[in-house]
Amino acid sequence: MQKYKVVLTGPTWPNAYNKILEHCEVKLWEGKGPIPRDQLLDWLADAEGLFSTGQVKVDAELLSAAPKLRVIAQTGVGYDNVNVEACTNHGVPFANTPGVLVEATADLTFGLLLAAARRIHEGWELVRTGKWQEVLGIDLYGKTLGIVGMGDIGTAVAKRAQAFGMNIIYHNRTLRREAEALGAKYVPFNELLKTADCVICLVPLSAQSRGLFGKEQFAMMKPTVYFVNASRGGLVDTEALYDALINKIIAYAALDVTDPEPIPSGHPLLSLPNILITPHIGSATYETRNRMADLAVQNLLAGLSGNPLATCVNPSVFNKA
Ligand code: 8YV
Repeated sequence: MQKYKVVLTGPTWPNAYNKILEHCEVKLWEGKGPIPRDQLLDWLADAEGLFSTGQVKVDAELLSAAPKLRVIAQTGVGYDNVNVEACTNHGVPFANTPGVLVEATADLTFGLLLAAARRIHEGWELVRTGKWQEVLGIDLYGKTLGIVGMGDIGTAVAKRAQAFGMNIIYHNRTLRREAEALGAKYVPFNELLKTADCVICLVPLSAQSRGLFGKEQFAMMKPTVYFVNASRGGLVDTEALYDALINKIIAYAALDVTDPEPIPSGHPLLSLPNILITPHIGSATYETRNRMADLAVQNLLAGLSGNPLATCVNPSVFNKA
């Protein structure tokens, strides 16, 4: 049987990779860092499938360079790197990996808040460097958590917050029944900023949401607020966040994502005492990353054989044929 020609932008997990190899002839980028754009476009010239393992930019140029492409399967739920309309116009279905990473990402998001609130990372650093001493944080119990972006991950974070005895308010494009059932109360964005003791950002990045948290928004927050971003760095105006933290306009920030990302060593944010940053590890557990890869392979193989993808972002593409 003829195998499908597929490009992989990076290595994936053995299970997923073996499944791809069963059905596909593979061009795999194993170099250091992300695949260079020229190399990718060159490989895509005769590719039928693209398996994207990271934040590869998918736009009209890439799609034009790939005339035989029948599917793009990405490991990751956020797709701010993808021009979905261009995919649809080129008749190419695009799939991400929602669902399978919800619990892991919610754990990390709430974990960031807890670590910052209780200074777990600072305590360890003191002990590690021979300076055994107490470090005081804040209670989460009884505090008001404001979740901006109440999707599946936001709802899973709300469950954790409820178990920690927090009051939950949220802002979202639409009301979320699952969140309301947990006692979370919908409030306008500005009210959330003014009343929350902790603010968590889980909004997908888009042209509309870029820079959602800037100078004005930090100024509205309580000076005691703990701010967490686990979505995309672009949601936050980095300079405004730096000013807010250094001038004590807000108390603390915990970020899993930054802008720029990776954050370069020597960046001003890294010199602040009131910040905790992790290297974009929301979905980074063995189990979850395997589930993401398996779902992406399922989407890839479905697309190659002309079948509907399990988690297609632009299913209308199938109506066009
Ligand atoms: C990474 C994420 O993008 O799913 C997302 O949107 O931010 C992360 O899971 C993913 O690890 C990239 O492959």
